[in-house]
Amino acid sequence: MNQDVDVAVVGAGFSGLYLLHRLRQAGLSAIALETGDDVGGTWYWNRYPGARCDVPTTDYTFSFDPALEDAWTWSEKYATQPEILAYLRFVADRYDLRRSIRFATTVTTAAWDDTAQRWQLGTNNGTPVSCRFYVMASGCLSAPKPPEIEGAKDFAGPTYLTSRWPHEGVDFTGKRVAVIGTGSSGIQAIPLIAQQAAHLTVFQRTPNFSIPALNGPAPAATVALLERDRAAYREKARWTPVGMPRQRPAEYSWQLSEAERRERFERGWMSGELGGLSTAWADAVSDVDGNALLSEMIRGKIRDTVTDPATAEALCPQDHPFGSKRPCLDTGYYDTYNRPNVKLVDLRREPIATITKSGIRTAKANYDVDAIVFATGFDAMTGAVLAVHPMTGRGGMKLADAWADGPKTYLGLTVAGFPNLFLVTGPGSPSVLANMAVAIEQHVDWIVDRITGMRDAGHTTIEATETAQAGWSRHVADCTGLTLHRLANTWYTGANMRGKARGVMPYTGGLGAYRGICDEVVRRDMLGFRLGDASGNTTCNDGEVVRLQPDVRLLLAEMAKLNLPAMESLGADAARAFTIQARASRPAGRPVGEITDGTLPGAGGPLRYRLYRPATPGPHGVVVYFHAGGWVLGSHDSDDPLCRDLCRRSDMLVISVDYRHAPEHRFPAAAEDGYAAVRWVAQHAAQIGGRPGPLVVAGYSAGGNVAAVTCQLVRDRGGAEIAGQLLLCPVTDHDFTRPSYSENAQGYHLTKAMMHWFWDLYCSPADRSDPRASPLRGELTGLPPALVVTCEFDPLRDEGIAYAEALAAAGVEVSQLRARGHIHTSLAMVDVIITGVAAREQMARAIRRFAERRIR
Ligand code: NA7
Repeated sequence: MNQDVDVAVVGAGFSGLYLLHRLRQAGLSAIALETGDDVGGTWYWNRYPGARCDVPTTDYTFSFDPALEDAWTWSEKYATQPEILAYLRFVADRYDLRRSIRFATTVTTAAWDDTAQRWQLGTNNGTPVSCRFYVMASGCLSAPKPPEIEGAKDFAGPTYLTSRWPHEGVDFTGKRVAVIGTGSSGIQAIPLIAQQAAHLTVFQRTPNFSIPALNGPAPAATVALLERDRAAYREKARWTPVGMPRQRPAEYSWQLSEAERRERFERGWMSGELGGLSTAWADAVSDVDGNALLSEMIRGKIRDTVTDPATAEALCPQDHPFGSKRPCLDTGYYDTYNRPNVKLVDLRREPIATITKSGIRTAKANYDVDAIVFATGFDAMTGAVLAVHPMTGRGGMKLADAWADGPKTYLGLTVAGFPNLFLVTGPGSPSVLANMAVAIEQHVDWIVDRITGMRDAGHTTIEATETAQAGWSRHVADCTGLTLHRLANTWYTGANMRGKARGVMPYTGGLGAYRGICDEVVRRDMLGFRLGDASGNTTCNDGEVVRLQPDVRLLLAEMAKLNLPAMESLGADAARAFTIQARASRPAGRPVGEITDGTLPGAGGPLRYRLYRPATPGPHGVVVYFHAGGWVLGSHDSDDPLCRDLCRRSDMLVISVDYRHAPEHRFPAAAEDGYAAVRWVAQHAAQIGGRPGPLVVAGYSAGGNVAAVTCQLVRDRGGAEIAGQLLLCPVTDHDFTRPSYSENAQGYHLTKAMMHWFWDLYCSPADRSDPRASPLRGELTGLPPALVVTCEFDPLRDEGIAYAEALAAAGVEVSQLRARGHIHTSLAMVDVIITGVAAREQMARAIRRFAERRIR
């Protein structure tokens, strides 16, 4: 006999409870299977002393029912585990959910039956369950990680796992206690165990960053906002990156003085919130340099607090940027090491050799203890989904095999090959990087809406396609590039588990963006899903929901909101004024050694230039750079952030030279100015502080056209030696029929209409096949080596690729960088489009290599 339901749910924590409520409201039959003997999930199991959430409970709370919010008031800023558990019990009772939960029940097998179009579940308690839909609401941090320490079973005294703490509590009075592990659980428990135990030895493998929680009443500012308009506050939270409305700074670390940074740091430190420091400045957790300043200030706090310098130093994290590993919130953690009954053992200096009958032996000493606490963490994100039971999808495929190289999901919610399976807060969703309560409500709403939508449309199966899933994996990885998570060995990446596949598992693109994407999938006709009915008919709108880089996508969305006029409708002067204004709103580039402005003689009069000199001792190799702007817009200083970036990364002197603009000066003014400028710089390299000898010529967009043309003119006319050319999204031809012109005609900043306008202002049709306008049509042999950079969503993409291929065919040494998911302007938007960093680094390496090869 089976228990037949529409939906079976694993877990009765935040996710399982809300799921049951929503499913029941939708008229679906449901059961939750829960290993514990009560509701609560994480908050049922993690009962160690000091266990609290690290998100303020004003935010870490259900928001689906205003009446529930009226009925419950949290007693302090960070609620304790008992209070959160009491809340979840209250929720279960209020909505009469317990009757749909089978407690003390673990799912032992789960298999998709393709004929019945149902999941068949075996359990260790009660009848098997047959369900149309199977939802894993089993949490991200539910499967404890084995201690992985030799001799753990030999210890004669009691051992405790923080995540399986005895319900009756533990009395350590008069005992010598060891705690192994200094993640959030260890850091929360250590101060309290130290107060009770006779002696505490903390075994630390990796020091973590921890911030004082400054617990107390709920933050007055948040309470005021909630009281003013709770619905608006909750709605705002849903669209923020972390599920909490918080101010995000505009200023970058290098735009602030040391005193200003100190002031912001102190404010963040005293905020008592994890976000307080990560928002100290705009690059605090996205850039290694911006982060290093912050990390060092935190280490300063540790050194100020801990009196023994050796202990303080051992507590200072040095191996990962702040925020790349989950930082902790503590109450008196660092102070605890000033107590006479507490000792820190640094396992990096003396690794644990074995656990013995009487304690812990390290490479240097024996530590006899009466009890051991393992605060050693979890098999995170995938552990509960994989370890709870073997799960087989279509054709008997095991989920463990499908995920052997790391978890693969579509939206973190579904898995190709596993029809009608949903994950709540699965790998590939924001989950642990957001306020879980808000993330969970979004997941549950999306899942239940899909199930009811399918019921109404007569669909019985839903399954992600391989294309959609592969696209999502790429997008998740692209998002990771925006953060520093890849630089730390953490449970986010699977690095805390022996043998586990590595890769950042949570979605780092932000909860608000994620929510928008999930909605978009539905709006675009269930993009990336195959839907089937009871007769076996299927429909599928296959595709990838996000192909743009995540920051490019956000930028375009922001720009779309501004409803800007089409550039070509403005006229040249107004368009120039407009671009100057737009540039002013972007972050100024980072400091270089020196910036000087000057003029040099062009083909038709003086040309302005701006010279960027590295901070290192010269003389430096020289790059002549030509700016973007369709031969109409821009100037010697208009690509300032990019020039600074090239200068800093390549350690070369970059001289950005203007050229005459159309329509005042039409073809071939720009080309002839380019040639004149390069000749002048070649002759005056030493005078401007550069290294005499071959130059590198670089240009972007129309400037890329000027650069390419200049290289051809120098080859033909002489006057300079060129070591290499960097062509970034160059205009190389006047042909508008290549596919990239139709595929990317509009919507990606540079439009086809703009390019028509630029060409019309610059060059009459009769002249356009002249190689000085369309270098692709020129003789290409004998040109300097080139790096040609193109962007996927750029009308100019295909003519850039055509130029690179034509150069190669002509025997020129050429390499290509095809920037996936980028638009025409992406790579020049330094500190805005962070995902462009790898490409900018590659460009800098290339120009440096060009220059160095010619010296040897
Ligand atoms: P964490 O953050 O994974 O911390 C586990 C800690 O245990 C961490 O310091 C580990 O050091 C340490 N550990 C694990 N195995 C060993 C062995 N074999 N020997 C010595 N030390 C070991 O888990 P938590 O439970 O504290 O926190 C999990 C999340 O819950 C937290 O991030 C919050 O989001 C809430 P390592 O760093 O691996 O060197």
